Amino acid sequence: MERDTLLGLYSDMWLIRAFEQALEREFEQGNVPGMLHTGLGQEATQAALASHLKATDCFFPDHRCHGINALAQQRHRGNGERIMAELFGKATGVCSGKGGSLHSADPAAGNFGDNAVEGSYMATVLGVALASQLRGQPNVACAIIGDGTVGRGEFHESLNMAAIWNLPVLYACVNNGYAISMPVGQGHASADIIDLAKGYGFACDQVDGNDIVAAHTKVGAAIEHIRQGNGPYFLEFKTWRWQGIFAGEFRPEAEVKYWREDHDPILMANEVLQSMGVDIAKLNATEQSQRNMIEEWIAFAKESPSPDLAKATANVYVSWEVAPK
Ligand SMILES: Cc1ncc(C[n+]2csc(CCOP(=O)(O)OP(=O)(O)O)c2C)c(N)n1
Ligand SMILES: [Mg+2]
Repeated sequence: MERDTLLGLYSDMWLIRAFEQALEREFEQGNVPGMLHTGLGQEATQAALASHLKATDCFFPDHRCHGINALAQQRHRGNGERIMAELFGKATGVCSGKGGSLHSADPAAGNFGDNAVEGSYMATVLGVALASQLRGQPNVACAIIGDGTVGRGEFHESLNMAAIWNLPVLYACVNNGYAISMPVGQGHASADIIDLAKGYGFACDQVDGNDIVAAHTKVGAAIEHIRQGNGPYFLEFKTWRWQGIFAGEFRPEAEVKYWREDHDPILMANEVLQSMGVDIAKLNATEQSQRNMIEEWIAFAKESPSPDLAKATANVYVSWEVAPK
Protein backbone atom coordinates (compact mmCIF):
# COMPACT_ATOMS: atom_id res chain seq x y z
CA MET A 1 0.00 0.00 0.00
CA GLU A 2 1.17 3.53 -0.83
CA ARG A 3 2.35 5.54 2.14
CA ASP A 4 -0.13 8.36 1.53
CA THR A 5 -3.06 5.94 1.29
CA LEU A 6 -2.10 4.43 4.63
CA LEU A 7 -1.66 7.88 6.15
CA GLY A 8 -5.17 8.76 5.02
CA LEU A 9 -6.57 5.61 6.60
CA TYR A 10 -4.59 6.29 9.77
CA SER A 11 -6.19 9.71 9.94
CA ASP A 12 -9.65 8.16 9.37
CA MET A 13 -9.08 5.70 12.21
CA TRP A 14 -8.17 8.59 14.50
CA LEU A 15 -11.34 10.42 13.51
CA ILE A 16 -13.31 7.36 14.61
CA ARG A 17 -11.40 6.83 17.86
CA ALA A 18 -11.44 10.49 18.83
CA PHE A 19 -15.17 10.65 18.03
CA GLU A 20 -15.98 7.62 20.20
CA GLN A 21 -13.73 8.63 23.09
CA ALA A 22 -15.18 12.14 23.21
CA LEU A 23 -18.67 10.67 22.96
CA GLU A 24 -17.99 8.24 25.82
CA ARG A 25 -16.73 11.12 27.99
CA GLU A 26 -19.81 13.24 27.22
CA PHE A 27 -22.11 10.26 27.81
CA GLU A 28 -20.62 9.77 31.27
CA GLN A 29 -21.25 13.46 31.98
CA GLY A 30 -24.91 12.99 31.07
CA ASN A 31 -24.82 15.05 27.88
CA VAL A 32 -25.75 12.22 25.50
CA PRO A 33 -29.26 10.80 25.98
CA GLY A 34 -30.19 7.16 25.46
CA MET A 35 -27.82 4.21 25.28
CA LEU A 36 -24.30 4.10 23.93
CA HIS A 37 -22.38 1.19 22.41
CA THR A 38 -18.99 2.28 21.14
CA GLY A 39 -16.95 0.83 18.28
CA LEU A 40 -13.63 1.47 20.04
CA GLY A 41 -11.12 -1.15 18.91
CA GLN A 42 -12.91 -1.69 15.59
CA GLU A 43 -11.59 1.41 13.84
CA ALA A 44 -9.75 -0.42 11.04
CA THR A 45 -12.85 -2.35 9.98
CA GLN A 46 -14.95 0.81 9.81
CA ALA A 47 -12.27 2.91 8.11
CA ALA A 48 -11.70 0.20 5.49
CA LEU A 49 -15.41 0.04 4.66
CA ALA A 50 -15.80 3.83 4.57
CA SER A 51 -12.83 4.24 2.27
CA HIS A 52 -14.50 2.24 -0.53
CA LEU A 53 -18.19 3.10 -0.11
CA LYS A 54 -19.36 6.02 -2.25
CA ALA A 55 -22.22 8.37 -1.44
CA THR A 56 -24.23 6.60 -4.14
CA ASP A 57 -23.75 3.27 -2.37
CA CYS A 58 -25.72 2.42 0.72
CA PHE A 59 -24.71 1.07 4.07
CA PHE A 60 -26.80 0.00 7.03
CA PRO A 61 -24.70 0.62 10.13
CA ASP A 62 -25.04 -1.30 13.39
CA HIS A 63 -25.12 -0.03 16.97
CA ARG A 64 -21.32 0.44 17.14
CA CYS A 65 -21.04 2.45 13.92
CA HIS A 66 -20.93 6.08 15.06
CA GLY A 67 -17.43 6.23 13.60
CA ILE A 68 -18.30 5.13 10.07
CA ASN A 69 -21.43 7.30 10.21
CA ALA A 70 -19.32 10.34 11.09
CA LEU A 71 -16.63 9.51 8.55
CA ALA A 72 -19.14 9.06 5.71
CA GLN A 73 -20.97 12.22 6.73
CA GLN A 74 -17.75 14.23 6.74
CA ARG A 75 -16.44 12.73 3.49
CA HIS A 76 -19.62 12.94 1.43
CA ARG A 77 -21.42 15.91 2.96
CA GLY A 78 -18.65 17.86 4.72
CA ASN A 79 -20.65 18.07 7.96
CA GLY A 80 -19.63 15.25 10.28
CA GLU A 81 -20.63 17.47 13.20
CA ARG A 82 -24.27 16.74 12.33
CA ILE A 83 -23.76 13.12 13.42
CA MET A 84 -22.42 14.37 16.76
CA ALA A 85 -25.38 16.75 17.12
CA GLU A 86 -27.74 13.86 16.38
CA LEU A 87 -26.23 11.85 19.23
CA PHE A 88 -26.76 14.83 21.53
CA GLY A 89 -30.42 14.91 20.45
CA LYS A 90 -30.10 18.38 18.94
CA ALA A 91 -32.11 20.02 16.15
CA THR A 92 -28.98 20.33 13.98
CA GLY A 93 -28.53 16.55 13.90
CA VAL A 94 -28.92 14.57 10.69
CA CYS A 95 -32.39 13.44 11.84
CA SER A 96 -33.21 16.66 13.67
CA GLY A 97 -32.19 15.04 16.95
CA LYS A 98 -34.91 12.38 16.86
CA GLY A 99 -32.76 9.45 15.80
CA GLY A 100 -29.94 9.38 18.31
CA SER A 101 -27.33 6.64 18.43
CA LEU A 102 -29.29 3.86 16.80
CA HIS A 103 -31.16 5.79 14.14
CA SER A 104 -28.70 8.35 12.77
CA ALA A 105 -29.23 8.27 9.04
CA ASP A 106 -28.51 10.39 6.00
CA PRO A 107 -29.06 8.55 2.71
CA ALA A 108 -27.26 11.35 0.84
CA ALA A 109 -24.10 10.22 2.65
CA GLY A 110 -24.93 6.58 1.86
CA ASN A 111 -26.07 6.02 5.46
CA PHE A 112 -29.48 4.31 5.59
CA GLY A 113 -29.50 4.03 9.38
CA ASP A 114 -29.63 1.33 11.99
CA ASN A 115 -32.65 -0.16 13.67
CA ALA A 116 -33.22 -1.10 17.31
CA VAL A 117 -34.38 -4.50 16.06
CA GLU A 118 -30.87 -5.80 15.62
CA GLY A 119 -30.07 -6.73 12.03
CA SER A 120 -33.59 -6.34 10.65
CA TYR A 121 -31.97 -4.43 7.80
CA MET A 122 -30.55 -7.71 6.52
CA ALA A 123 -33.97 -7.88 4.82
CA THR A 124 -34.17 -4.19 3.87
CA VAL A 125 -30.75 -4.23 2.24
CA LEU A 126 -32.15 -6.55 -0.41
CA GLY A 127 -34.64 -3.89 -1.54
CA VAL A 128 -31.93 -1.26 -1.95
CA ALA A 129 -29.78 -3.75 -3.85
CA LEU A 130 -32.70 -4.80 -6.06
CA ALA A 131 -33.44 -1.15 -6.90
CA SER A 132 -29.82 -0.65 -8.04
CA GLN A 133 -29.95 -3.83 -10.07
CA LEU A 134 -33.23 -2.89 -11.80
CA ARG A 135 -31.93 0.61 -12.59
CA GLY A 136 -28.66 -0.78 -13.95
CA GLN A 137 -26.62 1.25 -11.44
CA PRO A 138 -23.26 -0.13 -10.23
CA ASN A 139 -24.07 0.62 -6.59
CA VAL A 140 -23.33 -1.57 -3.60
CA ALA A 141 -25.71 -2.09 -0.68
CA CYS A 142 -23.84 -3.03 2.47
CA ALA A 143 -25.22 -4.52 5.69
CA ILE A 144 -22.87 -4.26 8.67
CA ILE A 145 -23.77 -7.14 10.96
CA GLY A 146 -22.30 -8.36 14.23
CA ASP A 147 -21.56 -11.99 15.02
CA GLY A 148 -24.55 -12.12 17.37
CA THR A 149 -26.87 -10.51 14.84
CA VAL A 150 -26.19 -13.41 12.52
CA GLY A 151 -28.36 -15.52 14.86
CA ARG A 152 -31.50 -13.88 13.48
CA GLY A 153 -33.53 -15.79 10.91
CA GLU A 154 -33.29 -12.90 8.42
CA PHE A 155 -29.61 -13.71 8.02
CA HIS A 156 -30.38 -16.90 6.12
CA GLU A 157 -33.39 -15.47 4.31
CA SER A 158 -31.29 -12.53 3.16
CA LEU A 159 -28.27 -14.51 1.99
CA ASN A 160 -30.52 -16.93 0.14
CA MET A 161 -32.42 -14.24 -1.72
CA ALA A 162 -29.25 -12.25 -2.49
CA ALA A 163 -27.80 -15.45 -3.95
CA ILE A 164 -30.74 -16.47 -6.13
CA TRP A 165 -31.26 -12.92 -7.45
CA ASN A 166 -27.52 -12.21 -7.75
CA LEU A 167 -27.99 -8.95 -5.82
CA PRO A 168 -25.19 -6.39 -5.26
CA VAL A 169 -24.99 -6.86 -1.48
CA LEU A 170 -21.89 -6.72 0.70
CA TYR A 171 -22.38 -8.51 4.01
CA ALA A 172 -19.77 -6.97 6.29
CA CYS A 173 -19.76 -9.27 9.29
CA VAL A 174 -18.02 -7.70 12.30
CA ASN A 175 -17.03 -10.72 14.34
CA ASN A 176 -15.77 -9.20 17.59
CA GLY A 177 -15.95 -12.51 19.44
CA TYR A 178 -19.01 -11.82 21.57
CA ALA A 179 -22.73 -11.10 21.46
CA ILE A 180 -23.46 -9.35 24.76
CA SER A 181 -21.13 -11.70 26.74
CA MET A 182 -21.75 -14.89 24.72
CA PRO A 183 -18.56 -16.13 23.01
CA VAL A 184 -19.17 -16.56 19.30
CA GLY A 185 -18.29 -20.28 19.32
CA GLN A 186 -20.94 -20.96 21.97
CA GLY A 187 -23.72 -19.04 20.21
CA HIS A 188 -23.16 -20.47 16.74
CA ALA A 189 -22.28 -23.83 15.25
CA SER A 190 -18.96 -22.30 14.16
CA ALA A 191 -16.83 -19.49 15.61
CA ASP A 192 -16.08 -18.59 11.99
CA ILE A 193 -19.26 -17.00 10.68
CA ILE A 194 -18.00 -17.53 7.14
CA ASP A 195 -18.85 -21.22 7.63
CA LEU A 196 -22.53 -20.27 7.95
CA ALA A 197 -22.43 -18.17 4.79
CA LYS A 198 -20.55 -20.53 2.49
CA GLY A 199 -23.56 -22.73 1.78
CA TYR A 200 -25.20 -19.97 -0.26
CA GLY A 201 -22.58 -20.39 -2.95
CA PHE A 202 -21.40 -16.79 -3.44
CA ALA A 203 -18.01 -15.23 -2.76
CA CYS A 204 -16.91 -15.31 0.89
CA ASP A 205 -13.72 -14.20 2.60
CA GLN A 206 -12.25 -13.40 6.01
CA VAL A 207 -9.80 -10.74 7.12
CA ASP A 208 -8.02 -9.52 10.23
CA GLY A 209 -10.34 -6.58 10.93
CA ASN A 210 -7.63 -4.80 12.93
CA ASP A 211 -5.10 -4.84 10.10
CA ILE A 212 -6.02 -1.77 8.09
CA VAL A 213 -3.85 -2.70 5.12
CA ALA A 214 -5.40 -6.16 4.79
CA ALA A 215 -8.93 -4.93 5.51
CA HIS A 216 -8.68 -2.08 3.00
CA THR A 217 -7.40 -4.47 0.32
CA LYS A 218 -10.11 -7.07 0.91
CA VAL A 219 -12.97 -4.57 1.08
CA GLY A 220 -11.71 -3.11 -2.21
CA ALA A 221 -11.72 -6.54 -3.85
CA ALA A 222 -15.19 -7.34 -2.52
CA ILE A 223 -16.70 -4.07 -3.71
CA GLU A 224 -15.09 -4.35 -7.12
CA HIS A 225 -16.48 -7.89 -7.44
CA ILE A 226 -19.99 -6.61 -6.66
CA ARG A 227 -19.78 -3.54 -8.92
CA GLN A 228 -18.79 -5.79 -11.82
CA GLY A 229 -22.17 -7.53 -11.49
CA ASN A 230 -20.85 -10.72 -9.91
CA GLY A 231 -23.44 -10.77 -7.16
CA PRO A 232 -23.21 -10.74 -3.37
CA TYR A 233 -20.09 -11.01 -1.22
CA PHE A 234 -19.68 -12.02 2.40
CA LEU A 235 -16.65 -10.58 4.21
CA GLU A 236 -15.95 -11.47 7.85
CA PHE A 237 -13.79 -9.10 9.89
CA LYS A 238 -12.12 -10.66 12.93
CA THR A 239 -11.90 -7.92 15.50
CA TRP A 240 -12.61 -7.13 19.13
CA ARG A 241 -14.48 -4.37 20.92
CA TRP A 242 -13.02 -2.55 23.87
CA GLN A 243 -16.40 -2.12 25.43
CA GLY A 244 -18.12 -4.95 27.22
CA ILE A 245 -21.87 -4.76 27.46
CA PHE A 246 -22.21 -4.26 31.19
CA ALA A 247 -19.91 -2.55 33.67
CA GLY A 248 -16.80 -4.58 34.43
CA GLU A 249 -14.74 -6.88 32.25
CA PHE A 250 -15.87 -10.47 31.66
CA ARG A 251 -13.16 -11.48 29.22
CA PRO A 252 -9.89 -13.23 30.14
CA GLU A 253 -7.02 -10.92 31.10
CA ALA A 254 -4.67 -12.27 28.43
CA GLU A 255 -7.30 -11.76 25.74
CA VAL A 256 -7.87 -8.16 26.82
CA LYS A 257 -4.12 -7.49 26.79
CA TYR A 258 -3.67 -9.04 23.35
CA TRP A 259 -6.38 -7.01 21.67
CA ARG A 260 -5.88 -3.71 23.50
CA GLU A 261 -2.09 -3.63 23.54
CA ASP A 262 -0.61 -6.04 21.01
CA HIS A 263 -3.28 -5.93 18.30
CA ASP A 264 -4.63 -2.40 18.48
CA PRO A 265 -5.45 -1.32 14.90
CA ILE A 266 -4.08 2.19 15.33
CA LEU A 267 -0.84 1.13 17.01
CA MET A 268 -0.32 -1.49 14.29
CA ALA A 269 -0.76 1.09 11.53
CA ASN A 270 1.49 3.51 13.42
CA GLU A 271 4.29 0.91 13.41
CA VAL A 272 3.89 0.22 9.69
CA LEU A 273 3.96 3.94 8.90
CA GLN A 274 7.11 4.43 10.97
CA SER A 275 8.74 1.52 9.14
CA MET A 276 7.87 3.38 5.90
CA GLY A 277 9.81 6.37 7.22
CA VAL A 278 6.95 8.54 8.47
CA ASP A 279 8.08 10.75 11.32
CA ILE A 280 6.43 10.15 14.71
CA ALA A 281 5.80 13.90 15.00
CA LYS A 282 3.66 13.75 11.85
CA LEU A 283 1.70 10.81 13.24
CA ASN A 284 1.11 12.61 16.53
CA ALA A 285 0.01 15.71 14.63
CA THR A 286 -2.51 13.60 12.68
CA GLU A 287 -4.03 12.35 15.92
CA GLN A 288 -4.10 15.82 17.43
CA SER A 289 -5.73 17.41 14.43
CA GLN A 290 -8.55 14.84 14.47
CA ARG A 291 -9.00 15.27 18.22
CA ASN A 292 -9.25 19.04 17.74
CA MET A 293 -11.86 18.66 15.01
CA ILE A 294 -13.94 16.34 17.19
CA GLU A 295 -13.85 18.82 20.08
CA GLU A 296 -15.20 21.43 17.65
CA TRP A 297 -18.00 19.00 16.76
CA ILE A 298 -18.74 18.52 20.48
CA ALA A 299 -18.91 22.30 20.96
CA PHE A 300 -21.25 22.56 17.94
CA ALA A 301 -23.51 19.87 19.40
CA LYS A 302 -23.58 21.49 22.82
CA GLU A 303 -24.34 24.94 21.43
CA SER A 304 -27.07 23.67 19.10
CA PRO A 305 -30.72 24.14 20.08
CA SER A 306 -32.92 21.28 21.20
CA PRO A 307 -35.66 20.25 18.74
CA ASP A 308 -38.75 22.41 18.66
CA LEU A 309 -41.51 20.81 20.75
CA ALA A 310 -44.07 21.86 18.15
CA LYS A 311 -42.34 19.52 15.69
CA ALA A 312 -42.10 16.57 18.07
CA THR A 313 -44.45 14.41 16.03
CA ALA A 314 -43.17 15.43 12.59
CA ASN A 315 -41.60 12.62 10.55
CA VAL A 316 -42.16 10.03 13.28
CA TYR A 317 -44.91 7.88 11.80
CA VAL A 318 -46.14 10.25 9.12
CA SER A 319 -44.31 12.41 6.61
CA TRP A 320 -46.29 15.57 7.32
CA GLU A 321 -46.20 17.68 10.43
CA VAL A 322 -48.87 17.21 13.07
CA ALA A 323 -49.24 19.95 15.67
CA PRO A 324 -49.35 18.59 19.25
CA LYS A 325 -52.73 19.14 20.96
C1 LIG B 1 -33.78 -8.48 17.70
C2 LIG B 1 -32.94 -7.98 18.83
N1 LIG B 1 -32.59 -8.85 19.79
C3 LIG B 1 -31.83 -8.43 20.82
C4 LIG B 1 -31.42 -7.12 20.89
C5 LIG B 1 -30.57 -6.66 22.05
N2 LIG B 1 -29.17 -6.59 21.63
C6 LIG B 1 -28.59 -5.41 21.33
S1 LIG B 1 -26.98 -5.58 20.90
C7 LIG B 1 -27.07 -7.26 21.08
C8 LIG B 1 -25.87 -8.13 20.84
C9 LIG B 1 -25.43 -8.06 19.44
O1 LIG B 1 -24.24 -8.79 19.31
P1 LIG B 1 -23.36 -8.61 18.03
O2 LIG B 1 -24.20 -8.65 16.83
O3 LIG B 1 -22.25 -9.60 18.13
O4 LIG B 1 -22.81 -7.12 18.17
P2 LIG B 1 -21.73 -6.49 19.19
O5 LIG B 1 -22.51 -5.80 20.27
O6 LIG B 1 -20.84 -7.56 19.69
O7 LIG B 1 -20.98 -5.50 18.36
C10 LIG B 1 -28.31 -7.66 21.49
C11 LIG B 1 -28.70 -9.06 21.78
C12 LIG B 1 -31.82 -6.24 19.85
N3 LIG B 1 -31.44 -4.96 19.83
N4 LIG B 1 -32.57 -6.69 18.83
MG1 LIG C 1 -20.30 -9.26 18.57
